[in-house]
Amino acid sequence: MRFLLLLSVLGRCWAQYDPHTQPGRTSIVHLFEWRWDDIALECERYLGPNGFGGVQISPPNENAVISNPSRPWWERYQPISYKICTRSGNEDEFRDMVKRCNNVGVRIYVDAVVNHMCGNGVSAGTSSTCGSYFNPGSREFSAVPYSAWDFNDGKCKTSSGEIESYNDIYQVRDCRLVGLLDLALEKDYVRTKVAEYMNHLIDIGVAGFRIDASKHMWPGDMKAFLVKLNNLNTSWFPEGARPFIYQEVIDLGGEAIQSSDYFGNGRVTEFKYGIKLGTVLRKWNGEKMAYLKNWGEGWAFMPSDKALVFVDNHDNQRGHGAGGASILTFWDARLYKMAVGFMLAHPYGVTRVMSSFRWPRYFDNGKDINDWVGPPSENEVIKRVIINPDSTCGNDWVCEHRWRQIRNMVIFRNVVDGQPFKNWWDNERNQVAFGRGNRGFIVFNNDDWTLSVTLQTGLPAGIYCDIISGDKINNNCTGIKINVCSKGLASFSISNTAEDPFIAIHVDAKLKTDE
Ligand code: QV4
Ligand code: CA
Repeated sequence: MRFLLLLSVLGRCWAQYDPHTQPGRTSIVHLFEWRWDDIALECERYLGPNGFGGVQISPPNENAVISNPSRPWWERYQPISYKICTRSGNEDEFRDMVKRCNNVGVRIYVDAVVNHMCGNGVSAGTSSTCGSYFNPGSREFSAVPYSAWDFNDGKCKTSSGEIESYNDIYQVRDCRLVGLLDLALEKDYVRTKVAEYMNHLIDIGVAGFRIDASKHMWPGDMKAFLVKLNNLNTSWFPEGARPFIYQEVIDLGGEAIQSSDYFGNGRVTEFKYGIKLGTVLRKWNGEKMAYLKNWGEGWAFMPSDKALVFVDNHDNQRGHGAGGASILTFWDARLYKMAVGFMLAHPYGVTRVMSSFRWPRYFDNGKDINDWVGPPSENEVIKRVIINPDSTCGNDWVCEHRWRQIRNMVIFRNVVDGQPFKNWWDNERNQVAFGRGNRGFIVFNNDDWTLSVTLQTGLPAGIYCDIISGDKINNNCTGIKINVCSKGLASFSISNTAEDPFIAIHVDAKLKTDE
């Protein structure tokens, strides 16, 4: 009995690292700026049936309406209140989305912006997504309510009141990040307000939170509001389940603040991951895929059981935050699919797939001056996600998660979950392969010549459908077929000019040959 008690205590203390996805589901998709009604539909028509574990949604709380530039995507990172009321929808629509997604086995993770409120330069008034009054000058947010007592002005020691040096951990936590009014999270009143907001969402049925700008909050202050959080809603989660927590902390090394400062609260975003993977696939700085043999902790990344990983995110796909030019995005489609494929095949971390909107990039002196452009909209109303007959999205929604190569690799990750990384092979340059136990195998050709090699796959003998070039439909394969012989050996040939120069096979894509 005591052993069971110990297990339940252990379960409680590390459960905030567990995304609580349903069995057989492993990945999160960030449906950036989607409306709640469209997310509910996508859960039912696509994410549920295709094994997605959950959706990261854009901040659901009331934000400032920024008119110059016109309705930038980043206005949603300028809170005005904790009312569930944004261009993505109201509370009823939010509740409906959470229920319908949970009912088809897809979780909801909320982007929680709780380090700050809106910018100190925003004009006072009711120009907010729910009409709540606010006055940045007097630090008044009447719909929470917050007043001047609840901000860090007195605590920040810089003359500008803004963060001036990232090497001073006090500035980074207690001063304004790009002018955003910094909440006094050492105050129990503020911690309680934040916890009330998060508990409202937990009681509706969300599974956890991406905590925005975590680097700008003291880990102890975060812990103080995290311990106030309720267990997850038992309509969809087991008794005692703790909310999944992943903290946005950009730590590329060399700063005073480190990701490990936050491990006690939950998982942390590993930004080195996407930067390094982009550099390797672009073959910059002498990097090559053969070096990926010890990918993960071997590359000085944080421990896998603390990491939330991604190829790109909503910031660095448009030059914000960290990553720079090496970040691969949907704009670099061929290499991007290889990067996402590699991430989803490799055992490291909890994986998040980006799903973007297209915007009119316009480079001036190497910088995209349209990096602010908000979601597809008509008269400031976010456009619906149109699904085309070929299952792609219209209305300038990119829907990377619906690209066959990415959708099928989300499924690949589910099929090989828990299986060890093994049977690595490389040609010492940019042709590599590896397996996941006896359930999956993947081969990449990123050299400028054809890959032609026979490899040990670790898989049972049979004919497999390559789920990159096609799909297994009924017992047919619309793409390349791979014959694995009785000893697990298979021959692979991949042209360097192929549309997608990589092949992935797994036991759920094995064709029945006795029919
Ligand atoms: C400007 C000046 C300030 C001035 C202020 C006056 O730069 O010096 O004091 O006006 O009000 C927008 C504008 C920015 C403007 C600010 C208003 O771009 O120019 O400041 O609003 O104060 C997103 C965008 C930001 C945007 C912000 C708020 O990226 O450009 O700022 O939303 O709308 C660091 C952090 C990391 C952060 C990353 C971007 O450690 O946590 O920078 N990433 C997260 C989110 C990101 C979001 C924020 C944090 C803030 O992923 O999307 O920033 O919530 O690395
Ligand atoms: Ca802060």
